[in-house]
Amino acid sequence: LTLEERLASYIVEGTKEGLFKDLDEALAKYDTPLDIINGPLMKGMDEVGRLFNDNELIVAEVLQSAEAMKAAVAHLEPFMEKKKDDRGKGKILLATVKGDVHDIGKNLVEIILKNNGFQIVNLGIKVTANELIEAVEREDPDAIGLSGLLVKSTQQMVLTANDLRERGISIPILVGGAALTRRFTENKISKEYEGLVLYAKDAMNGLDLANKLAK
Ligand code: B1M
Repeated sequence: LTLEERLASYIVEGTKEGLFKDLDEALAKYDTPLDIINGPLMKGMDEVGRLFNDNELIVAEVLQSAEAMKAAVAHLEPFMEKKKDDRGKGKILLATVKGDVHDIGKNLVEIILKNNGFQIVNLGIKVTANELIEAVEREDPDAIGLSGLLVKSTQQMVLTANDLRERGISIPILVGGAALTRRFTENKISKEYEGLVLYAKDAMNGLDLANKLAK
């Protein structure tokens, strides 16, 4: 197998046996750690999603894949570019919405935003609108980042935006996740909110948008 095929297969198989050695090889070959994540590792994750969809994998196996992905990201994190003298661009709350446990994408967004001068308060998974409102009132953030991978999570974002608005909150919201589209964000979520709602297609796009907000 090529290096790329091996990297994808660790994720598909959900194994860490040999993973770190191959990640080190990839670090020497790729321009940035994020290229390794977005390339071969995500290719593996997409295959997991496909197999899962076709009932060829069970949840327990997908969890193993998620563990391997998290271990890979943790191994790569120290090699990611950090803008040291760039602190204090603002505080962002991050949450996976109510009913959703998927957090690999959200945690990747956290790493990237943190490395680029944002202060992140990660509220975790299955965060209800009430918990989010409490956190906004406690933390006084500059923006909120919502993640969700399930189709029902996109609807949850609409409800959450509505609850935030009813509470008088209007700071910018950044939304992302596989089931979401720009169109849905503009036509459904934005309509329920006073402030800006921005759709990020991936973590780097999330950073671009956060940087624009910080200006
Ligand atoms: Co689940 N799952 N899962 N799952 N899972 C999906 C999402 C699914 C598409 C798989 C499939 O059927 N093909 C499907 C959703 C169907 C749907 O609604 N359309 C699905 C399902 C059905 C389920 C369960 C219902 C299965 C079950 O129990 N029967 C269940 C739901 C549990 C729940 O949430 N209540 C479930 C459970 C799980 C595991 C726990 C086993 C595990 C998650 C472990 C974890 O996260 N800790 C899991 C996994 C791993 C997946 C797949 C295979 C991979 C997701 C992932 O981590 N991708 C996924 C299929 C797929 O996506 N191909 C699938 C890698 C990650 C880096 O990408 O999170 O998309 P992603 O993040 C991207 C962008 O979306 C974006 O940036 C990242 C890239 O740079 N982004 C943001 C995300 N959030 C952002 C926020 C931002 C900005 C950008 O700003 C705030």
